[in-house]
Amino acid sequence: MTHMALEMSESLEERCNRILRDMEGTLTARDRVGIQDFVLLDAYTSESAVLDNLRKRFNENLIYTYIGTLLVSVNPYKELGIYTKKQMDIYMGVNFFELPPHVYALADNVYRTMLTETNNHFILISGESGAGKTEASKKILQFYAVSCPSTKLLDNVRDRLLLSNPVLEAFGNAKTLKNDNSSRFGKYMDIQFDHMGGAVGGHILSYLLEKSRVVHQNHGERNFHIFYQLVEGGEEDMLRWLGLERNCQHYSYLVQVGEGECAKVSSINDKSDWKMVRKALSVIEFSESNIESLFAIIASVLHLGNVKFVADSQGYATLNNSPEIHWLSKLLGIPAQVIQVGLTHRKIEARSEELLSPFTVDHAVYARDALAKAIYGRTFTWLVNKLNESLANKDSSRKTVIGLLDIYGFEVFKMNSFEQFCINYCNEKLQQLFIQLTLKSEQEEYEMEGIDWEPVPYFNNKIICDLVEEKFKGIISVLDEECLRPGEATDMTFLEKLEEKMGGHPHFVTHKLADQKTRKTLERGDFRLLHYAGEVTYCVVGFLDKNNDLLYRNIKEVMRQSKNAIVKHCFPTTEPDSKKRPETVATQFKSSLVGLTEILMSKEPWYVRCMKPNEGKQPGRFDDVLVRHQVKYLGLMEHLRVRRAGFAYRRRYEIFLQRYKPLCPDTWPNWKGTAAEGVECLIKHLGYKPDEYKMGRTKIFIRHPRTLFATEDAFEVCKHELATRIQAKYKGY
Ligand code: AD9
Ligand code: MG
Repeated sequence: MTHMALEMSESLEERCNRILRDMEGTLTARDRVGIQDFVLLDAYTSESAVLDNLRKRFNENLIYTYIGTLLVSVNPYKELGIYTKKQMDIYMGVNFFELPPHVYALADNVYRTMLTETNNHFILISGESGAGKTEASKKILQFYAVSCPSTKLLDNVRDRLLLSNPVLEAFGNAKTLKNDNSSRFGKYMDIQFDHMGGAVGGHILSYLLEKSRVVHQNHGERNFHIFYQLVEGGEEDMLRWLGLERNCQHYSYLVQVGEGECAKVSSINDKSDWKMVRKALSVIEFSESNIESLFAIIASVLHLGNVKFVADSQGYATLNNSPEIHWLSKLLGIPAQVIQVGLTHRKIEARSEELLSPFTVDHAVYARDALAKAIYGRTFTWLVNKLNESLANKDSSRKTVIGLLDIYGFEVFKMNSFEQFCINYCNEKLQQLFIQLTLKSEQEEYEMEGIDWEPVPYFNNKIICDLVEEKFKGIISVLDEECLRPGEATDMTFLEKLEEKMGGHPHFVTHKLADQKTRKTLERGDFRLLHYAGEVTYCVVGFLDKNNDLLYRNIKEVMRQSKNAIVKHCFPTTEPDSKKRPETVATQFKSSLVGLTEILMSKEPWYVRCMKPNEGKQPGRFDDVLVRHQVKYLGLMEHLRVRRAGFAYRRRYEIFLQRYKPLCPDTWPNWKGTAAEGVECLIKHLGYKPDEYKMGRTKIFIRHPRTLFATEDAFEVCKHELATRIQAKYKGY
């Protein structure tokens, strides 16, 4: 329901009853539950005051707090019962500060702004791994699915939008040490709305899936959920057909001795998740043959992981009657002999002749893993495309969109590799975008409304983005250069080149470059980046390999023979041959992030900043040091200062008038003139001093929160009076 509709349909009595209900929780609770908008905090420059407020609220299970229109969320690690249909209804069509902060309030505001201004928006959800980004994005999507006007036709779209989530999570999320359901790919999803506000379609962009997880997981982590779901939950017939045993321990990609070893996770129910995924796939209209091909691939990856090579008398890799080859042949529809040769040889060119050169065992294992990663990675891309087909809106009329960005969060493990490097670089880019957009939009707003503005100093992480991505000079460039010298370059020569080029950079250090004290904390094969969110030490081992992501040409040719429809699609005959170097992984990722930035820059931004209360995934524990660190690096203090620097609050005239008009006899119950004139009249009545506010073109700007506080307090008193009057009126009934 839009605000207008609310206004028209609500009688005075209803309004007062609603106000009475509202008041119960809000009247004197400020001390106990803290302040719901940091902008209103008196000691707004003090980090400790911000922290105190967050803690107070967290202890009362109030996980949301605003900074103006930015939503801060602290992961409660428990169900709070605040995401019911009833809650959604309450938040529909209500102004920000009329109700306690909620992700629904943000979702609703974005939606209504989109409808009234007919423009595009996006919600950037950020925070470190496990902070609650994916959960927040799901809540927002659910809110739209439930609250947008619907028709039979749209119900269909709505179900697909909702069900795309469990499918993508099954294939793209995994248990890590930080999060039992960690996103291992980046996701940007556009939800398209027609002019009536109905959700009519969607589109998903995915970013760099962590493919290496298919073949290797760190101790205490898992492979992608789908593997365990299939083995644990797959129907008997299906498993038989796929040649799988119902035992995760049997598959070396799922439980590597001494490594992953973590098939069961208490917070995850693979069996019921499997059912959900199966249901979702049918609703999204995957055909039975698509579903068969898809799981034939998942099973093939498991079989591939169990393929063992034996060295022959010359040390070359051989396969002895391996049952896995039989299953691979059946499931992929490729003759066993062809697979066998493909896994143990590679094609080389000698004088315009092509020869097969046998692999050593190590080399064969490497090629096998590369194949498993390629098959899985390409299938994931296929899956996203397929979801997009199903979400596509066929109608070409003008639509507006709300984009949801939910990307893997900043992460630091004991051992960090190429994957963390990419993930953390991505988070730097998003932080950069946040900085540009918050300052930019602030500046533009003051300019547009004709109001002076004073800039606030802040840490600009552009220096770190440049360090990573600058052409010819950045880390990615150096890495690519080394990848161009096969046979000569190694991970260590890469590190040496970095030392040569980056030496002296304030955000880069290695064992060799470090002072004595820091040197003790670094190994010779490490480099450390001082990210905006903290230090991360990366081990260079594997960087070249992972960046090259090579798949031998002949194994691609083998895959092209497949009768499995998805594999056929993923290894097209038209694919450019490896004679021409494909772009490296880091460079592709860099370009995709440039593309993402462009998409976002053309839309209106909204932010959800997620925080982790403790490292133990525990409810009820608020670790001051950890939260303070996040407050710092998320730039919350700067954002708060920016919001407060000029004018703490701004409101569109219509909205301001609508809320406070009961405070002035001239504006209550109805004001006949323009909203701006109404506000002028209202604030004169309230006694605002000239230096306390400015009238912009479309909005009133209020300098100090205390002015707004006083107005709010007057409003509370007025609500009381109104309520008492109404109670008195109805007493006799
Ligand atoms: V990562 O960067 O993908 O590794 P996220 O996405 O930030 O990370 P996620 O949303 O997956 O974290 O949240 C982690 C876990 O915290 C969830 O699985 C829930 O168990 C828990 N969580 C997060 N948000 C909420 C919430 N609003 N209410 C209850 C929550 N539990
Ligand atoms: Mg996530």
